[in-house]
Amino acid sequence: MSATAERAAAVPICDADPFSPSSLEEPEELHHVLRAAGPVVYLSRYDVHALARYEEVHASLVDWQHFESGAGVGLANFRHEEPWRPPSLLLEADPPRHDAPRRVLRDIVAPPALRRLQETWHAAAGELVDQVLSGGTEFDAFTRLASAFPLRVFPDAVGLGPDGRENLLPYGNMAFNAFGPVNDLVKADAHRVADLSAWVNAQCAREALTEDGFGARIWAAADHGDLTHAQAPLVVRSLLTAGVDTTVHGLAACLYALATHPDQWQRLRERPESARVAFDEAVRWQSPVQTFFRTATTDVTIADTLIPEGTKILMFLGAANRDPARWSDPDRFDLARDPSGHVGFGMGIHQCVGQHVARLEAEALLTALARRIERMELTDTPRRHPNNSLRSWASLPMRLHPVG
Ligand code: OVM
Repeated sequence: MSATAERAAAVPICDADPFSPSSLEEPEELHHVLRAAGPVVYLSRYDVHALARYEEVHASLVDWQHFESGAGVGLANFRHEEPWRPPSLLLEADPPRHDAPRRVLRDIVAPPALRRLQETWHAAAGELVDQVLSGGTEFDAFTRLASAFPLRVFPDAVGLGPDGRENLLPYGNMAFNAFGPVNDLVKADAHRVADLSAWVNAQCAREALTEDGFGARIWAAADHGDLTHAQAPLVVRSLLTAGVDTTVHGLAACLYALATHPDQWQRLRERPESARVAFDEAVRWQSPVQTFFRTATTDVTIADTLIPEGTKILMFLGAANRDPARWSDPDRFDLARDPSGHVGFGMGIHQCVGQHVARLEAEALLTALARRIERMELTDTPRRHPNNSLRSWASLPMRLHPVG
């Protein structure tokens, strides 16, 4: 047997379906199996190689030269399959084409540019919490807080008009499903693709946007020559695709974590300045974005396994974020740890460009709650919402105990 065949024969094979309803509902068991199986596992069901250990996930995320995004970051290989929409100029592009749109958007959502929103968003969070509490202390915290807060502040910051905002979450849900296989989750939304896409695309036009939001700034960057006017609406589309569901389910992860770890809630109340760390620890612990794919640009070897040129690699961000080789006591939600280095926002040139927006939303909501709420608890089993790549929620039934 040649050395290559020997290596190929040695790759552990797994026939589990990471996109099955049960794996999506409860991914930890499969993550454990995949990490234990080896640094690279072949997923026979989808004919792809998969990485579930932190070291390999991290290494492939930062190596954009060997692991490209331009062929799509879902299972579909854009070299052979028509994408469901024109590819994202950021997510589904490689250098050098990726870089100008990235720089433009990065500057628009960078911390200095967000400073003007800080006060407004903190005030909005306080108002939302007061408003919700005035109606009672038992409610679905997924709808009333985790969804309501981003929907209250983010579309305004982008500069969207008032109509049709109810399309934002369904559109993101659809986009995140589309990274997976064409299973029942994707088929269930097939009849909405055209209408939801038409609405989102219409919102990306200059005329649809207010004059002082992120969207207008993207168009101004085109005027300035930093991108073309043809690129501007697609960059706005990235904000609308990646900026809503992700933060909603990220905030839900925070609320779930804190409601189920009362000692950590106390710690946060004593140190509200740790709200951002709490958010990152929740992102590590739950990994709202569970998976992304890359495509091998050449035959490339990972830990002695040959990944053939042009084939897909599935990276389990959620599994990497709980790899015991990287994290001590990884299944524990622990505000005393340093969660930086988690791959919940990815890593490398594609690392979440909007992460500072997400952290500001989390900081605003968590500090508003910390000031007002002594204790919170689940009143019933939370329900997950199945999605091919988002670890998402349908409900978080909670009781809040206001201070005094
Ligand atoms: C995009 C985008 C970026 C990140 C995630 C994402 C649907 C989309 O640029 O459209 O998920």
